[in-house]
Amino acid sequence: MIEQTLVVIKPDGVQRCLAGRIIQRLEDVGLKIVGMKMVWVNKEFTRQHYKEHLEKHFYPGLEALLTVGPVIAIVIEGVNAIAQVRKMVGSTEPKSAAPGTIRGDFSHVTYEFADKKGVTLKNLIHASDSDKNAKIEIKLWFKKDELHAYKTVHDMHTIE
Ligand code: IDP
Ligand code: MG
Repeated sequence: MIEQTLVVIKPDGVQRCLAGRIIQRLEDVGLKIVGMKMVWVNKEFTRQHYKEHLEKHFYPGLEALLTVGPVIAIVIEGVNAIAQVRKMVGSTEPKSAAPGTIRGDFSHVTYEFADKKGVTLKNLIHASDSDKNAKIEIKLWFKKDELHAYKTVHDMHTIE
C-alpha cells in the first residue's frame, strides 16, 4: 500500500519556474519527498527512461525536450502513491487534463498542435504509471543512498 513513485519536473516545468508550485501540491496531500535532485540528462539516459516510446513518432521531440535543460527528479512516497500522483498530474494531453490537475491547471496545448509543429507535447511533468515502471524508473534515476527514510507530520495521521 505504501508505494514510491518517480516524478520528473521536465525542462518546460523548470524553465517556467513552476517547480515550487508543483512540489507544493504533492506535499499538500501528505505525500512525502524521499529523494530529490536537479539533473541535466543526456540522450542515452532519455532513451533508457522512455524505452517504451523509442519507436513512436513523437520520440525525437520528446528526447529534444527532455535534454534541453535540467529537470528535477523526485521520489514521492505515500499510500497508493503511484495512482495518487498520476491523478494529480492529469491526462497526458493538456487540453484534456481536468482543471485541478497539474497539467490541467498549468498547460493547455493539444496533440494536434504538437504533432503539426513536430515537437513533443509540453506537459510539465512525468510520473510513473505502474508499480513495475515505478521500481525500474526509481532505480534508473536514484542510487539507494540518495533515498531517505524519515517521518513527516503527516505520518501520524495516515500510516500510524
Ligand atoms: P505520460 O507522460 O502521461 O505517461 P506517455 O504516453 O508516457 O504519457 O508519453 C510520454 C510523453 O511523450 C508525454 O508526457 C508527452 O510529453 C509526450 N507525448 C506522448 N504522446 C505524444 C503525441 O502524440 N505527440 C507529442 N508528444 C507526445
Ligand atoms: Mg508515461
